Amino acid sequence: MSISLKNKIVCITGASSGIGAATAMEFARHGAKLLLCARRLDRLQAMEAELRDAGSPDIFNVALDVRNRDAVHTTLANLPEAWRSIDILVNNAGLSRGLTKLYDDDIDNWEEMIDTNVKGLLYVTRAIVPGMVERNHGHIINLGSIAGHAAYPNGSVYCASKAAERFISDGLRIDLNGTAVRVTSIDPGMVQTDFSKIRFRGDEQRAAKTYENIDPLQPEDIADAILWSATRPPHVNIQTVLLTPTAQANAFVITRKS
Ligand code: 8X3
Repeated sequence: MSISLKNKIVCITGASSGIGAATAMEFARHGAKLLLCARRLDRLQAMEAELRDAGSPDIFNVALDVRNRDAVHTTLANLPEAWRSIDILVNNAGLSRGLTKLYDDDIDNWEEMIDTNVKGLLYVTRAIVPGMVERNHGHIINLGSIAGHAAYPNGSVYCASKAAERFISDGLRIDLNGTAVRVTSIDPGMVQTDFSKIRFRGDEQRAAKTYENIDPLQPEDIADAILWSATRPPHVNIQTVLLTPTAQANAFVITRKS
């Protein structure tokens, strides 16, 4: 028996685009209330009508940069009463910057990736999980990557940040053992989002090459895996979902249509 998401409070970080936005839509369709966090409040506001039409009974948009430790603490500690009992946290905010040999890389790229993918995820988790433990109810769904399973050339810090996510998920699951709170890591391969555009700082041509002659995963495919993990019966904890396009065997073996 799958779990109903009707009126459940689902908090999604990085909700204004890509996997985060697709996940918000998927949960909306299943009647969940959405606590959406992103740096770009205007983008969240622009999504709101569509999410309500899709079936979300209530939406609360929050401007939040997960890298800002004080803002994460203050914002999440001061949520309106009706939004405090978060049922599902989707730690989606994350990014890659650059694809360069480690010894040539710009250190600012590392700061941004580690601050967002690792520290940001930790800050949000630290703010929300104590309430879940207190209520003995909840699910944390972290966005990992195939990159967290094996390093690939020129991506060592991004891969390391996703390996950190994987071990944080494992460690948190251990720490939560004995409670009813579940932890899942969703680890995609190539997904067609703004991921590569952001990695290459707006170089659209280079970004497009990543997905050339391949049917990449779409954000909706990841949202589907998230939804599936979230709706398993309470005695089932989906620990990891590793998903790639069919044409991608791993980070190195990819068949492109000629
Ligand atoms: C995104 C997938 O393979 O570009 O995390 O690292 S990959």
